[in-house]
Amino acid sequence: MEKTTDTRQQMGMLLLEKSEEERDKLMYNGAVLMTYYRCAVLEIETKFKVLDAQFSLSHERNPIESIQTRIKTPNSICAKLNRKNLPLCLDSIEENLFDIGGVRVICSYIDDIYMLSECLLQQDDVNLISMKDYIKNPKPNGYRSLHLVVEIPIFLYNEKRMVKVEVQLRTIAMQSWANLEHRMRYKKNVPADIAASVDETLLECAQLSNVLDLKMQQVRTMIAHSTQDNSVF
Ligand code: 0O2
Repeated sequence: MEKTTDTRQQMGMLLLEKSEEERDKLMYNGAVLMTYYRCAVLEIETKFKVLDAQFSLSHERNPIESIQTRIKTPNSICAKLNRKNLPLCLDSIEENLFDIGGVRVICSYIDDIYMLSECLLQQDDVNLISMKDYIKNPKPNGYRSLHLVVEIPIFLYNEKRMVKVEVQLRTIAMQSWANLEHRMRYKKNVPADIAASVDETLLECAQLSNVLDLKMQQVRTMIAHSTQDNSVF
């Protein structure tokens, strides 16, 4: 809470230090930059929707349960720049923050996560910048997801721009754990006397959710093998 207030105050101070003309320019350029991220997020979302539609035709099932998109808020952008001791300016955002635009893809099974990420990365206009596999190597708190930072072109009326987007792929079970953990614990303080117990219980829940994912995958594979039917949900 305090951090947010600090960041807001700092943003206010920064704006006050500028002339009216400089402020207008900064606001305009900021809005333009956020529009680039919004366009890139739309592009990636569409790519996944196309893959889902094509897969549904060829395999009669949808590997994607749902897709969520978001653009980081100005406050959250400034807080992250502050946390990393980076300059608070638009160039710094473009150069240093790769998760301004985010796409989260919720999949049915773990296998679908890898299949979809491979399909995305095979596309010739998608450059992989980095990949973090928190499914094979979960975070110490139990967090699991596959994270990609990709760069794609967006085509504007007068130019082509390369824009980075963070893609998170996870199963329904991973999503359910991460949602609740985000609400209760992620980047939050809990009373010191219960912190260890809270973390231990959350880790147990993450391990249970992993078991659920593995068993569901197992059931699906079993049915698919026995019926030679790829469309098994
Ligand atoms: P929010 O509120 O979701 O936007 P950095 O991005 O620099 O802080 P790093 O290592 O580059 O750190 O990021 P990483 O590990 O790829 O994780 C980035 C995002 O993954 C986070 O974004 C979360 O959305 C999610 N995430 C990572 N770890 C956890 C976790 O332990 N629990 C939950 N619930 N989500 C996690 P933000 O911007 O930190 O947060």
